[in-house]
Amino acid sequence: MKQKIVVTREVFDETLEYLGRHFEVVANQEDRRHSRDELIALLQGAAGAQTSGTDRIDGELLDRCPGLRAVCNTAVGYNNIDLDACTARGVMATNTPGVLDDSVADYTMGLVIATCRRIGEGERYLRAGQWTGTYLKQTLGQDVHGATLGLFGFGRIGQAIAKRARGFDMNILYHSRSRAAAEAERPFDARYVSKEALLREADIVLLILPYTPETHHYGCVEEIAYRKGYIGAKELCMMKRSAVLINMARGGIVDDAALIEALKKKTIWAAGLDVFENEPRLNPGFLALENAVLSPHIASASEPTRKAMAMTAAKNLVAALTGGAPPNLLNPACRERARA
Ligand code: 8YV
Repeated sequence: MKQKIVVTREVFDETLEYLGRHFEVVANQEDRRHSRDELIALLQGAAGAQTSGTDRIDGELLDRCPGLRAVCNTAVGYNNIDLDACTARGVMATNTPGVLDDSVADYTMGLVIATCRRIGEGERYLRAGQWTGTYLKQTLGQDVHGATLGLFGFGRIGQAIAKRARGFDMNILYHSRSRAAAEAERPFDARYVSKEALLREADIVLLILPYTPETHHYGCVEEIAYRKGYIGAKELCMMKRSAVLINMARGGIVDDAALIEALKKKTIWAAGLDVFENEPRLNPGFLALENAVLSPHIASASEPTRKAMAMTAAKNLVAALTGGAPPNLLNPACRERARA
């Protein structure tokens, strides 16, 4: 008899077709957002779940779903999964590293340019019929080429961004918990600096904390709580008045209320944000700000990349439940406690 698995949100037909060859699949192609109790009810009797980054998987849920042996996230980040709770209960957890790096880096460059050169603002002005002529001081922005880019995080995605930034003749600074190897820095002439130096020197401060297997603890629930306000009022004050802040990592790393204040008072010049605290219910203070470029967490959303993410998660699930080694296992220690 095939094992039952649950795919918590809509995926591509090809993903379902692949999973169907191995499992009895409970899908959600109408893409309903299940309440927690609905999700738990759905997971009864399931051996595995292909989850989305918005499903909270914690100890309580795992205790109420004793059959669950694998949780495979359709995202590289996994702050929605309590990894320690999974490990303690012998539940395998996986993510989707690698397949989204270039798409996220492409989108990041778009957001950087849109923020520095006020693309959204210009379009709103044009659509509102306000464009009556061209004049010298119209919609003046900050230059992207030649700017100093400060990356918080220098993992795979950070390096993919640095590669593109070099094409714009940018100088690259970075800060992460430990310095990267010289071979990783060299192609971009990237300079490792303290958090304070980065905030003071960068024209573009860009958050892309690493979500590599080596640094996966960045993404766990506790670490995110610890990092809440990593960029708060104090840090924003250290930035240049002409600087922009770009957040491609996770909401909660930036104190959004403090950011709104800084943008209102123009103590920093602008922000480009793909992620927010409490998304999708972002702080409404952002909506009135012309100097905030707002994006609904879609940096990875190209069709080929989202297909690759869904298939990567599905392959992890098949490997996990058929005795193979899931390629992106986040918690190898769970094996010692594996559920029967
Ligand atoms: C996803 C992301 O779009 O992979 C991640 O960690 O943040 C994005 O690629 C998002 O998590 C949707 O599930």
